[in-house]
Amino acid sequence: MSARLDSMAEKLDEAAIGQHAIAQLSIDTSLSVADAYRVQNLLVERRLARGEKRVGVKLGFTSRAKMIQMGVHDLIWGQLTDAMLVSDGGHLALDEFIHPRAEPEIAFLIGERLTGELSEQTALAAVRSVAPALEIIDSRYSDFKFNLADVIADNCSSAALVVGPWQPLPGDIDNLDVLLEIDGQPAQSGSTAAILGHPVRALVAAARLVAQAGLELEPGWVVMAGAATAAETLRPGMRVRATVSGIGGVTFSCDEAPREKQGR
Ligand code: OOG
Ligand code: MG
Repeated sequence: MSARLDSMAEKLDEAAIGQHAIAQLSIDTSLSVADAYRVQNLLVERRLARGEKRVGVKLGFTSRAKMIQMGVHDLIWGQLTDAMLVSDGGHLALDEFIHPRAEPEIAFLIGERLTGELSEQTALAAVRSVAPALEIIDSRYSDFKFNLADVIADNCSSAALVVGPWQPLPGDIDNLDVLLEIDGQPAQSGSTAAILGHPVRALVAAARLVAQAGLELEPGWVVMAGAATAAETLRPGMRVRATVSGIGGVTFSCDEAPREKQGR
C-alpha cells in the first residue's frame, strides 16, 4: 500500500483524534477518486485496529440541498463504526469534535445481505426496519471546505449518528416530511423525496458501491440514506430533533461548553 496514501489517512485520523482541522489534501496533491476511497479505507482500518466495529454505511450528497450547501455534486459513501453511535435522547460532547453540524436523515436496518446491482424492490424487501436519524458530520478540513476527493478520503465527514426507534417499513417512504428542529424551533424542512427522488435509491446505490469495494451490506447494518436538507452548525447546549412524518422522531442534546472553554 502506498506510503503516500497511508500518510494521508494518518493525517486525517490524527485530525479527528486531536480535534484540529487540516488543510485540504487537494491543495498540494492530486488525488483520484479511486485513491480517495483507498485513503478512506486506510482511515477506517486504523479505527478497526483500535477495536471499533463496522456497523454500516452512509450515503452523501443524495439531495440537492446538500450538494448546494457543500458545492459537491457526486454521490459518495462512507463507513460507520460503533464508536460513532450516540443513543437517542443522549448527549454529544462538542469538545470531541472540530466544527460539528447535524442533519436529518432516515436510516435503514438491513435484514438480508445485499450487494451489487439490485432492483428497488429487492432492496426494499431486504430492509428489516426504518428509523428517523440524525447524522453529525465534522469535516476534518479547515472551514468545512473540500472537493470530492478530499471529502471521500475523510470518510465523508462521518463523525457520529443518532438513530431513533426502529419501525416496520411503512407502505410508502418516498414523500415523508422531514423536519430538523433546534431548541424547539424549525431550522430545516424537506421531504424524503429530496433523497434521489426516493430514499430506496440510496440503498440501491449503497449495495452497488460497497460491492465495488468488496464489501456487502450485512444483516444488522445501518444504511444512512443521506440528508434531505442542509446541515446546521452545533453550539453548546443545543437540543436537536429530527422528525420524519409517519416514522417518528430522534433527539440529542449538545453538552454545555466545558468550564475552561466558556466565554471564548
Ligand atoms: C459530507 C457528507 C454528506 C449527506 O448526508 O449528504 C452527507 C459533508 O457534507 O460534509 O453526509
Ligand atoms: Mg449525512
